[in-house]
Amino acid sequence: MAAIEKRSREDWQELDKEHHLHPFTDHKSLHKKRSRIITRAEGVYIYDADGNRILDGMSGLWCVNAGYGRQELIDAAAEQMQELPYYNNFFQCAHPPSIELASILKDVSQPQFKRVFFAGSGSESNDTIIRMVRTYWDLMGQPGRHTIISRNNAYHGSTVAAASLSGMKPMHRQSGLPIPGIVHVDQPYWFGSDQSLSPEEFGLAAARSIEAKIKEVGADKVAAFIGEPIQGAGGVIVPPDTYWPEVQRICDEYGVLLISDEVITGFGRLGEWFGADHFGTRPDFMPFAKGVTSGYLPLGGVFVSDRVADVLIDKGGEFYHGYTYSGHPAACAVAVANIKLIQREKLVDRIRDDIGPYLQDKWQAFGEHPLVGNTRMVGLMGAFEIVKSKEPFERFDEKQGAGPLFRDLLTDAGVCMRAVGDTIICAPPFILSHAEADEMIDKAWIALDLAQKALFD
Ligand code: PXG
Repeated sequence: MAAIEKRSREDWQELDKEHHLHPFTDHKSLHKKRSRIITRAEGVYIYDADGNRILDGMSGLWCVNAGYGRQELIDAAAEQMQELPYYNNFFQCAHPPSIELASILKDVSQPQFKRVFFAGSGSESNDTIIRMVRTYWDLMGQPGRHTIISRNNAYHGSTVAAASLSGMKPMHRQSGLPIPGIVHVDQPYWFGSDQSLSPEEFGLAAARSIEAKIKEVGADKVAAFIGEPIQGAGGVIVPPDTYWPEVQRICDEYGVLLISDEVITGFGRLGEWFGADHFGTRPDFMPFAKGVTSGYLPLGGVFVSDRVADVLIDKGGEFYHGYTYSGHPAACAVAVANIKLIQREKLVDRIRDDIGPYLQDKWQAFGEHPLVGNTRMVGLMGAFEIVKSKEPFERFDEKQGAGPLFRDLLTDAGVCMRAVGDTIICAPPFILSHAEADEMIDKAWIALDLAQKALFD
């Protein structure tokens, strides 16, 4: 018997309104219009309770990279649940799925990574890193090195510690964050700057703000720097090419640990296995989640470099940290199946050589639309910004809601993208065909024209 009842859309909406508190949601405004109820999905399409088919240009929430309905991922979960649905990795135990996954992850990551610590989400992974980073410096005889540098508008998760690493002011305001020992510098957002510098100069300057912060805090107090290779939730902020090499130089010079948050960029999104591979950095930690299982089951984790892991193992004694679901067997089995699927279907190469360039070309052409001020896309991770006027440059007043208006028109046309203010972001599944890419682009052009009419007529 199916666990979930069959109900009408209206019944689902009513129950949802009465009993369900949603993440990142203004409930008062949601209750006025009710939730869209998504009931099933196949390939790159999701279906709502009214039977509307919507092309999922966000891969769920940046995670369903292999697409929906992949039988081998479903089978991996079901078979593992029959064999061993749960056991922990505490108390000197382990099980085949967590061990197999840990060893496979080594094969797809940079050579400094031989070991992995599992968590249940990206937020938990970043909490883990804060504990490991500080423990590492204590063990190295530098207990003063506890400060972590992050960036404004970064997103590293929603737990108290991960929200503190995040650089989102409204999140911080709501609960007295950040916790002590976390400081922020500016993001490398050239289009959002006064553009007095070239992108290359701006990238260097943004990286050097980290160096300035290290000097301000004191090099003997800075433990680590954390950054998303491309900021995702903040609006797909693609740094100038000069940025990451300079960040690496600074981290090397001051001995600061480098954390590359790969929760969105990991497992192929940029046409390389990890964002660090794309930008040429050599991080000490890489948190991951989302795409490791293509979102089929929750799983997160942290790649820990030998520099850190060797010290934790040799000198650390017990590390007092772990989660009930660290290395959940079913989630790990799905992750193993998912990584094998990505390898067998050569999806990372496909993004780099085929669908990536195909979509990027068409995406760039949005820049010709009068409403679009800037376009950017790396691999299958892109954004464009809706502006009121290009010459002279002017943005819409936030109250006009130009971004959400476009997003709603696009959803009505049958394509899902996300609006971060007036920045429209897109991260479709890796299996997106050329025809599906065309459908997404054609519908976005139509929605842009409709948005322009609505905003100016
Ligand atoms: N790091 C990064 C870079 C993320 O994007 C997390 C950590 C936290 O992962 P968990 O699994 O704890 O959610 C994320 C999550 C959005 C959106 O609106 C993005 C995320 C989560 C929810 C919404 O784009 N990213």
